[in-house]
Amino acid sequence: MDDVEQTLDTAGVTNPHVRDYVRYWANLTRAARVEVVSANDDARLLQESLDAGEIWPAGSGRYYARSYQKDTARSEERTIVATRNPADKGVYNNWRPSSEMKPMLEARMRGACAGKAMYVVPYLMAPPGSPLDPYACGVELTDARTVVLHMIRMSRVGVEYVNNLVDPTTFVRAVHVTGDLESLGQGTADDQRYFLTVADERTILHYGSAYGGNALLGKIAHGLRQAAYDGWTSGTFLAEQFMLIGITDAQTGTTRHICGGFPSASGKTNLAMLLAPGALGDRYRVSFYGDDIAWLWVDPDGVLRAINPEFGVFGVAKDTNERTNPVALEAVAEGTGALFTNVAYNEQSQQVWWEGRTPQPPADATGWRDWKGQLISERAGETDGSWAHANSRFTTTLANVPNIAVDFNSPYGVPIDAIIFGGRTRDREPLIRAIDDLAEGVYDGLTLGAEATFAAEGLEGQLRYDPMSLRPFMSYPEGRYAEHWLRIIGAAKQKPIFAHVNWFQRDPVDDHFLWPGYRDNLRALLWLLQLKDGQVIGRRTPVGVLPALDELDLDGLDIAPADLDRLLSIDVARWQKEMLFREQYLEQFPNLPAEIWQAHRRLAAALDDEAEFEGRG
Ligand code: OXD
Ligand code: MN
Repeated sequence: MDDVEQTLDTAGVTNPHVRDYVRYWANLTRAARVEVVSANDDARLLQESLDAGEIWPAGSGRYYARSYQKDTARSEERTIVATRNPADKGVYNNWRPSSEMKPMLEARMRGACAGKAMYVVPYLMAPPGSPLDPYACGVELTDARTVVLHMIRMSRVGVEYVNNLVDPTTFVRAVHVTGDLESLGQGTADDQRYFLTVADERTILHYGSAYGGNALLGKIAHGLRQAAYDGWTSGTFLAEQFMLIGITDAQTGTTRHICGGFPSASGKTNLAMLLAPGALGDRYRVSFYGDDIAWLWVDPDGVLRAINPEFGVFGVAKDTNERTNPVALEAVAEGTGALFTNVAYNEQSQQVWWEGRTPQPPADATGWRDWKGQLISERAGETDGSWAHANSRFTTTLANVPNIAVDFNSPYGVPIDAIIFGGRTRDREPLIRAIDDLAEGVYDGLTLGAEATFAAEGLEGQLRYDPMSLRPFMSYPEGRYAEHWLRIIGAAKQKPIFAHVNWFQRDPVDDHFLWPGYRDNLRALLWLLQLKDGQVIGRRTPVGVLPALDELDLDGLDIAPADLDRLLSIDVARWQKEMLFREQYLEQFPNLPAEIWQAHRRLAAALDDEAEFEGRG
C-alpha cells in the first residue's frame, strides 16, 4: 500500500481522528492505495472513469453508467440498524445488536479492496455554517470511483469540512466496500450483502453494492437513518424523507415554504419541481429547495425551520418528460455534468432514453442498448421489453435545477409554514384535507401509506403503511419517533398547518383520474396557505378541513363539476373501514403517545357520528 500518512499530508487532512479512521480501514480492507477527494477533482475523476470504461459520454458534459444487473435498488431486508441497546429495536428498523453485526461486516470487508483504490470522501450534509453542522459531517471511504462522482454531485465534498470541526471526533464514519458483485448471492438464501448503520457509534458499514443509496452513504444512510437517530438522541431535530419548496406570491411579495413526505412513486420529485400553471404563472412562482430530504428544527426564536442537507438530486428517470417534469429535464441537459444510471443508451449518438421519456421508444433502434447493455435489435423475446430499468436514475446538482431557490444555500434554512403528506390513493382520500391540530397532523403522517400494488384477496384498498415516508429509513422505535415529532414541532411558537393531499383519485366507473395533477397541484397548496392565513375557511369534516367548492382557484382549469365534487368529498363508510386497518397497524408500536391514540379515536368517533347523521338524513 502507498504511504497513507503521506497521502493524508499531501491532501491536507489535519484532523487526527479522520487520519486514524482512514488508516484503520485502509489496513483492514488492504486497499492498494488511498486517495483523498474534493469536489474540484470531478473533471479528472470523470476522465479516469471514461478511460476505464466505467462511464460513457451522454452528449456533451453528461455521462452514463450501468450497474451490475443484480444491483439496481436498495434492499430493505439486508438493511440493518444496530446499537448496543435492545430498547432501540423498532418494528421497521431491523434492529440487531452491534456486537453481532460489526464483526460480521468487518469480516466481509477484510481484504476486500485488495488491488483497488480507496477513495476518501470528506463531505457535509448541510449548507455550511448550519446550526445542524455537528450532525452533518462525514467521511465516506469507498472503493468505487463512480460512487465518488455521485457523492460529489449529492453532497458538499472537501477536506475543509473535516479539518474545521469544532469537535474533531464528530464525523460519521461511512465505509463502503463493493465486494465481488458476481458472487454475493443477491436475493438468495446465501445473500452476503449487508447495509448496516451502527447508529450509536455514528458508523455506517455497507457491503455488497455499488448502487444508489446502498453506496453513496451521505444520502440515505447518513442523511436519513443516522440523522434521524442523532436528531432523536440529541432531542434537537427531525430528519425526514421530505421534499421542500417555496411559493412566492408576486402580489403580496411573500414567500411561504412547504415540506412533505410521499411514499415512493407518489410524485414527490415532480411536486418538488412544480411550475405554476399558465393562468397563475404571472402571480405565483415555485422555487425548489430539495426533492428528498429535509432536516427540521426549531430555532431559538421558536421558528420551525428546514434545510435540504443534500447538494443534488438523485431522481427516478422513468416517466420524466416535458409534461410531467420539464424542470428535471433542464436540470439534466447537456453541459450539466449529470450522470444517468441504468437508462437505455445509444452508443453511436450518445443519447439516453427511458420509459415515459417519449410515448414510444426511438423508432430507429440502431445503436440502442438496454440498461443491461444488450443491443435492442438483438434481444427479441428475451426480456420484459423495457429499455431502461424501472429504478433508473439521473444525478445532478441542485444548482442545475432552473428554479432553484435563491437562498437554497442558506445555513439557517427556511421557515416552514406547512407540512404535507400524500400517497397514491384511488379512492377515499380527497384532493386535500387540512389538519390544524398537531397530534392529528402527526397521526396523519404516521398513517401515511401507499396502495399495495397487489390486490390479494381481502387486501383491496389496504395500504402499505409508510410512516411519514420514512419506513425504509426508520432507525429507532416508532412510538419514540411519534413522541419526538410531537416534542420538536410542539416547541414551535407558530405551528405549521398539516395537510394530506392526493392527486390520484379515480372515477369509480371509468377509472379516469379526477384531477389533472402536475402543475395544477399548486392550486391545492395555495388554498392550504390561504386557509392558514384565514383568507378562506373551508368545510370542516371528520378527517380535516376541505376546500369549499368555490375556494380553489380554478382559473384556466377545465374540470367537470362532478369530478370536483367527488375530489372534495368524504366517503364516510370507506373511511370507517380504513380506521380499522389503522387501529391494527398502530397497535404494533409500543409507547405510542397517548395524544396519537386520542387523535385516532377522535377521528373514528367523528366518522361514526357522521355516519349516523348521514343515516338519519
Ligand atoms: C430512495 C432514494 O431510495 O431517494 O428513496 O434514492
Ligand atoms: Mn428518497
